[in-house]
Amino acid sequence: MSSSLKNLSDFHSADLPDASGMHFSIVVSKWNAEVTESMFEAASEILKKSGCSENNIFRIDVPGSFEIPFGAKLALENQKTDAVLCIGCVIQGETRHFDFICHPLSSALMQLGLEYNKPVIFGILTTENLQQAIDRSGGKHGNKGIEAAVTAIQMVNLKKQLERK
Ligand code: DLZ
Repeated sequence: MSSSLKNLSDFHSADLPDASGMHFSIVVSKWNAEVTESMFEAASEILKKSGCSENNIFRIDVPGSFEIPFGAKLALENQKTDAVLCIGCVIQGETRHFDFICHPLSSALMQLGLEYNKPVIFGILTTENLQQAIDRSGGKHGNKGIEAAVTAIQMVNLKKQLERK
């Protein structure tokens, strides 16, 4: 998604469905907080620009990315939630944390979305170093938070459209 050919950070707000009446939960990992805060700010700004009321955006903070699936599950249990945006940043670093966490994290979030029949969005950076994360959270490669918000609105709209038929 974030390649130079297809970068959702470059979206045009006019192309987005109206998000008024939609309810979003945003799960934010506090690990690498300078990166995840910037992604959270960008995501919530897009949701609001698209018509979503600030009261319909519910934030859940978790300590690290390992805790994101549990935070997402709590959010999904709320009937009002139309979609959950998961914001995190896992940096390869010197330990093997990265190897252990990335694949199970994406699998768990995909499973939760299917289990609860609601979009769960993977707004989690998995980078080799901090600079790559900075470049993708408001730097030269856009902001993954924007991409998460755009995707969430599109998926909620898709579900609503199909449910109306
Ligand atoms: C422990 C840890 C490490 C080493 N690295 C990261 C990281 O890069 N990104 C992240 O979101 N979380 C990291 N954590 C914290 C774990 O995800 C988790 O919060 C703790 O192991 C407690 O369960």
